[in-house]
Amino acid sequence: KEWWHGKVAYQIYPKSFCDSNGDGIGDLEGIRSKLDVLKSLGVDIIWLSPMFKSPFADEGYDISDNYSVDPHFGTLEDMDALIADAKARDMSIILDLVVNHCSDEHEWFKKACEDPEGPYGKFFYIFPHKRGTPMPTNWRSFFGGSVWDELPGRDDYVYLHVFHKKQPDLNWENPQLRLEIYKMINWWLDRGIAGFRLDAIINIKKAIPFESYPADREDGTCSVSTMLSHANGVLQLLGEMKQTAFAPHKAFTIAELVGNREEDLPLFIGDDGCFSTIFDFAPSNVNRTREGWYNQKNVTLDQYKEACFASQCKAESVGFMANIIENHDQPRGVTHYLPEGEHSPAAKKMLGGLSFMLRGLPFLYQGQELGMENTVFPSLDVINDCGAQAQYDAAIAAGLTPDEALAAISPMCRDNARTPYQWNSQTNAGFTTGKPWLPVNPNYTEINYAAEIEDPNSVWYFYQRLASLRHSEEWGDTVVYGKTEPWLEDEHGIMAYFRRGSRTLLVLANLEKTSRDLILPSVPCSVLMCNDTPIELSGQNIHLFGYQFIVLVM
Ligand code: TEU
Ligand code: CA
Repeated sequence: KEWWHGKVAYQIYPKSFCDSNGDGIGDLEGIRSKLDVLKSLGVDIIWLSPMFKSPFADEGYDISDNYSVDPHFGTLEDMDALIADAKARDMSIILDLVVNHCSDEHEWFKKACEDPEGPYGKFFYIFPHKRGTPMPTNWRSFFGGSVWDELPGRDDYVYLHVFHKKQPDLNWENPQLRLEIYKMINWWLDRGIAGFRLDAIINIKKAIPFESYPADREDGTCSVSTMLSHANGVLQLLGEMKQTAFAPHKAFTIAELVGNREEDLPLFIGDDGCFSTIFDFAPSNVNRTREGWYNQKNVTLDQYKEACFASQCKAESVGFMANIIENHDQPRGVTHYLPEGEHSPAAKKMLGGLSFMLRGLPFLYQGQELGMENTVFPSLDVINDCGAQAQYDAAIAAGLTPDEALAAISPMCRDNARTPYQWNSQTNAGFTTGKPWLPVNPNYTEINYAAEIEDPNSVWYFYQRLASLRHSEEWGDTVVYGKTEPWLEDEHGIMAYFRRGSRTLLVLANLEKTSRDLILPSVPCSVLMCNDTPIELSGQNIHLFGYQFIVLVM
């Protein structure tokens, strides 16, 4: 048992949470002013997406100085104050560790450009190259285009970037680089943070020597993820990182692993695994295609159920995964998983309840507790997500008209989750007194914190009850450690599972809008939670309204 197992975690996207000084950008003081709100929701662990110095080509995931806070967000003193204030409320702060790459404005990269053959050149993957000749490989970056670009200001070298061209990849084969990273991790841990969320961490290991792979698009390129899937030896690097940096501080680590091999799970999150936990992206990955966002099919709640159960089964004897319905890279969960037109508070609570009651660490993303939804994009120009243009181009290349292409990529666009937090129904949803850096979702007049805090039946209070169940003396142990056992697994339109611990709970949901009658496996003792419509128990029979969610004590 670990200190964090029974906790509730919450992701903050600093740019969009709360703006304290009217410049339209959320900041650390804004976050600090809302700690009591988060505490009252039941949050224990807060993950801050990057707040380090950055040119914001990829919204802070391009760090130009890991030892400082970006002036848009505040100062190191503000960070210290935030850490202290969180601690005083018995909350922990974890930061984003972005070490697969840095910004092209980081001093290491600037020095590498001046002297590609020098010590800092070896911090990156830099190769001599003659302009006009083919690039070293045919890999396509995650944000579109080649992973290779000329070193800024030169025509005789190219460098590798698996993400944006302003995010040069760091060379983890170089021990000097690794020492610099460990030093930085220790520096932050010494400042009092509880740990890190590890960004794109599996990408730090490349398949060496570099070679081209068979094209997966007509333009002759191949997704760089193919190269990453051929890499071996990431565990050695991660083991070293754990021993040198995390273990001595007993730091909590949660990894973003994309494309890991299933058989490696024990090595990642087993008893001696390299991380405390990893996100379960199985539900998020349903129906994802190599062609891109435009080709993404709707995800049904039956598919959601199937993905959750598969992960529960995998993790059960190995460790703890972290469950999410969304994050800053994903569409809003309620829009993504609930059928179109079915976004009632009751249905949103159902989805939240199903995810929250699974075995694992629940990670909320800011606004999820309000039931925030995807936004609308009137045109491509208003989209800020640096990956969107390439997705749009792929849609056009596949023959869609501009209007069709915009409509097709909109549901997956990362800006959906990045619109400002909806605090109230006043101008700019109360997020800022200035001009918000990203437009507010027009539905803020309906969906906002101020309205929900006045309404005991709101989505917000439902999440608060879920959190308190996890913290409760009576139920906590079962909710946290109970075994997950699917019930009626093959039944279309029903998601149900037992949590068997010192008590037995049955989590039960009707995934459709028409009501359902079921016969329970035994007579339940009582209803522990319910979304809205009160439920009458009558022996083993149960009548579920559309999108009803209940937790029964068996
Ligand atoms: O994302 C890593 C990642 O694997 C991405 O390919 C992710 O699947 C994609 O962004 C979804 O469109 C992390 C961060 O979460 C993301 O915000 C960053 O852009 C990325 O790393 C680069 O740092
Ligand atoms: Ca601000």
